Amino acid sequence: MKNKIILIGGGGHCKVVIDAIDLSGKFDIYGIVDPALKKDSKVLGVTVIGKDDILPDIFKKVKYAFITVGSIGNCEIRKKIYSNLNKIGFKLPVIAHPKSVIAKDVIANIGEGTFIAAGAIVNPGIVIGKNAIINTKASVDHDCTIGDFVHIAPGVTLSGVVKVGNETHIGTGANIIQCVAIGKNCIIGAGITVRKDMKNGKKNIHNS
Ligand code: JB2
Repeated sequence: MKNKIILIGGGGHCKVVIDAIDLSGKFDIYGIVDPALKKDSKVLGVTVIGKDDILPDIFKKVKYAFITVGSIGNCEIRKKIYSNLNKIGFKLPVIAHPKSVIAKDVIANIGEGTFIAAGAIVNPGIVIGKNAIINTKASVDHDCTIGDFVHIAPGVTLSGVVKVGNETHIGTGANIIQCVAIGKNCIIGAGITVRKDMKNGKKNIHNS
């Protein structure tokens, strides 16, 4: 029998994760909690069963949870949910779409609650933190290091040996040249090419 899993947040990102879980066949999705959605409404056929306050009760029956809030540009919601799930005792698996490519040596080096979407390529020597999102068709070359809660948006390319600090967001289609080190809490805009290191908290949202 498959383990059951509860999903936290029922918006756009949740749909992408539901599809990956269904196709991977690894979990039975028990339901979604979301404070803004109507109880008993459905997201891709999965029922919204209530708000986060029911999670301690759900934990009596369901031991796995996954954060399906993407929260672009701000990790605070995901961090808050992560800490609540940990406190309750839920296990957060790594979920990877079956059509992502993940190097064999990396599988043991991906933090709990991380999502790897369809078409993403994760090459050897990479280390990924907890609750990171490697989104659709992102390409991460060898020996990169990706921190906790990082969002690598669709179509991003990281060349080899790039470092990305915790909680940094890299916008759709951005390119990071090899060996560049990006600090914590940085924001890189869509389509930007980053050729130089970025210090913690820096924004790079205009190509110049
Ligand atoms: O504390 C919370 C909470 N805060 C927001 N607990 C729970 N259980 N749910 C929460 N939410 C819910 O997350 C909101 O009520 C909303 O239904 C959902 C966020 O949906 P939205 O479609 O606005 O964004 P998203 O985070 O699913 O997706 C964003 O990030 C992805 C990575 C979008 O920008 C996507 O386009 C992007 N691919």
